[in-house]
Amino acid sequence: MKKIFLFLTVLSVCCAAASLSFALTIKLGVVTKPGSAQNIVADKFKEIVEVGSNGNIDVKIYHSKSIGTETEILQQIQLNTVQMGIITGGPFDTFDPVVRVINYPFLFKDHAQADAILDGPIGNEILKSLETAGFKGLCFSENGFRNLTNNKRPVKNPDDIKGLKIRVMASALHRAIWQTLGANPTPMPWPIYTELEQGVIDGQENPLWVMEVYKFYEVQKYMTLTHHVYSPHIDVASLAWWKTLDKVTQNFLQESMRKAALFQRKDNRSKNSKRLTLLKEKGFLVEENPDIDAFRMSVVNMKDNTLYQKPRVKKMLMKILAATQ
Ligand code: EAX
Repeated sequence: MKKIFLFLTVLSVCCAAASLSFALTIKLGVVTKPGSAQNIVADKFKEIVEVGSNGNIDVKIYHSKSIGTETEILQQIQLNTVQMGIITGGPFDTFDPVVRVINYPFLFKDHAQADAILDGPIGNEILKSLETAGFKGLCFSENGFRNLTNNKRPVKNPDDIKGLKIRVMASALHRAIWQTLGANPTPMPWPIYTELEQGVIDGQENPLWVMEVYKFYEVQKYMTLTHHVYSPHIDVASLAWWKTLDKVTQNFLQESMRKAALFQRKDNRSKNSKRLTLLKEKGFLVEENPDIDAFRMSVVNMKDNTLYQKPRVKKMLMKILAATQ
């Protein structure tokens, strides 16, 4: 049985590769630098596609803000001057408000639940919805659960946040969350090391890998494991470009991205506990048991926020809340 399965897998990859008698170059954008979560997905995708197509498909990765911010990469994908991107959920907010449902505070209780919802019918519906904005949503990889860091004081409960100037992504929802928590949220595109270093902002929020890869231990003192938002990347293609591809190529690219995403999620999660140890060693003072119930209660009315008032957005929010709470 195992042998037959292996044979079929090899056959399907060969067929995909064989049917590509033409050469194709894909421009793929990520805002982050090598070693980042987005880059790990991009590198894996490149490897799978180039091997599987016998070199007929060439994936060129543009990273480290070389083609702009995440918002600017998305605009280029809409125009098909860039074909694909691995982009954090936050900046999709202005392109399709339905994405706000994924970034809802304290939505997923753990990785297993996030996977079950995002890989299931609700996730598919959200990916499909992106077509209204000119994106072909392929799948979800991850940044991960986000945590707060700052330079002013230890944070254990929402009262400690009052007045802190916290950088947030280009997302009306993220801004609303931090406003509700009493902070002074400042939207700013990635990267933000210089702004942290110069004290333009007091803090920021991101998953653990970010604090390590971007060396935030050099410019931030306090970390709180808030896990307030699970932050996926949405792995997308330009819908205009996607429609020009034949079915076999589409299936091959879709499947390759799914494999890359699964590889990266596993990789990211397997490194988290070592990362926390390293970040403490580097000097971060970590609050590991903040008053999560108090945080949760502070944002409990977020579902009534006008950001969710459009009927199709509200409907999707109610669906995802029912499936998770
Ligand atoms: O991956 O802008 C952000 O905070 C994102 O999480 C960034 O892409 C780092």
